[in-house]
Amino acid sequence: MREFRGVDFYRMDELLSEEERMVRDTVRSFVSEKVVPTIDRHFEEATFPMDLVPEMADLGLFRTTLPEEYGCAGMNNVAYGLVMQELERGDSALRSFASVQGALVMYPIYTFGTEEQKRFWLPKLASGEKIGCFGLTEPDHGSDPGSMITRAIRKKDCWVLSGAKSWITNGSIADVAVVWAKVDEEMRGFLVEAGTKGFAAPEIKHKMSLRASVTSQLIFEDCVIPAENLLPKTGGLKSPLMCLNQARYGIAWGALGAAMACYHTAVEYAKARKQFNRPIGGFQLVQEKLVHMLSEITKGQLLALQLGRLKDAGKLHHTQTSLAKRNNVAIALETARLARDILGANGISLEFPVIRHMCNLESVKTYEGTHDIHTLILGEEITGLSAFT
Ligand code: TGC
Ligand code: FAD
Repeated sequence: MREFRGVDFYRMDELLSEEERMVRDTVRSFVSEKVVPTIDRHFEEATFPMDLVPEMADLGLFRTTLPEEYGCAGMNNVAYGLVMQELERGDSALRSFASVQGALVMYPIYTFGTEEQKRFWLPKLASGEKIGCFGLTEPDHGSDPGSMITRAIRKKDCWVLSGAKSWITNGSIADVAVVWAKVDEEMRGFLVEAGTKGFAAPEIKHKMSLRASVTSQLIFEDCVIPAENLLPKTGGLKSPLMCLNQARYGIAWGALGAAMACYHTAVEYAKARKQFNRPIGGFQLVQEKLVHMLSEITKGQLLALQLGRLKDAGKLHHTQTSLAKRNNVAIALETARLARDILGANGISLEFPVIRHMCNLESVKTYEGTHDIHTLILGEEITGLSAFT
């Protein structure tokens, strides 16, 4: 198959700076050389490619937009988005890993933590020496995290956590968990280190999506953590939602990477596969599907780029992020399904990346706010009327 060169129908490259293109191309090469050749095996065996973490760290993929004084890269949001796009071209599991590390663990420590917490954790997380996870969702509280039942009670010089989290990316391999719990009625964030007595993180097995990602439960049974493990600037549901804005931003870009991989595979396949003595790419119905994919990817790219420019300018509202997450994941899933169709029976084989991306995108549609939750967030933005209350 022809080498992957991205999708650039509208000459989007010309809207990127040299540095942004360089970051994108570096990650693209890494994904082509190191991820693409092995990821189907990890998907099949349901293992996360841990051996890639040091190399991802060396490439600076966890050093994110946070300031250099904490060991981070201070990169702009468009460059960060392009990193997410390229990683997800490899597999949603790699983008998930990086999203959680940067947007859901480093961001809350940076935003809500003490200077001591920042100086201790951020350089270690940025260098990949430590891995983090983010525990918001509970078995009975997914779209409505405000109703969570996990509790933290203050004792003399410690906090005692009780409750459970579910569907937590990286849970079983994390050194530190950012855990959201209620103190009386107010939601607060805590740092819980792996190995703390009363804390367990069993892996969730039998997933048919994001198989190359570790997903876990977090269980807290009278789990005692030091008083200083509270993230002191957290207060209310708004705090975790601020973290979700960062991760949703990365997903809006990442989903395009998965869509591009499927589109590229479908085009190559349609040109090579012959039926009725001619390439199937010459049939009008197949062409219509390819045109639809290209149109939607191109529109998604324009959305993501302007989203990034707004974020870099400090003008981004979280409902704009909702629109991009909702749209780009939906078009990526649609692209994956169309590509699967074009590949016929080969479309269900892991010999091609399409079915893997298609299965992964079912999770991406659900996590970080389901498609319908983002519809309702936008519905409220338009009408001023909340569908939630
Ligand atoms: P609501 O009353 O609307 O809001 C509570 C307070 O928060 C403010 N707010 C936001 N602030 C910042 N960013 C946002 N996106 C915000 N959305 C709302 C709001 O103004 C209010 O502030 P204040 O000052 O008045 O207190 O809250 P609600 O209970 O009605 O629920 C709102 C809703 C449904 C939108 C929210 O709960 C939601 O987004 N639900 C979806 C849950 C979700 O996305 N979970 C994701 C879990 S993490 C994950 O999936 C990681 S996957 C990672 C990977 O592997 O890549
Ligand atoms: P529910 O909230 O039960 O929703 C079920 C259905 O009901 C959905 O279609 C939803 O749209 C619909 N629905 C719910 N409320 C409404 C409404 N008001 N109006 C209309 N329809 C509604 N969470 C974390 O905290 N950290 C993680 O790292 C993390 N990683 C994940 C990794 C994977 C692979 C997956 C699959 C999930 C992960 N999650 C994580 C959890 C994820 O955020 C939740 O699954 C998601 O928020 C949806 O919650 P739920 O699964 O409980 O579905």
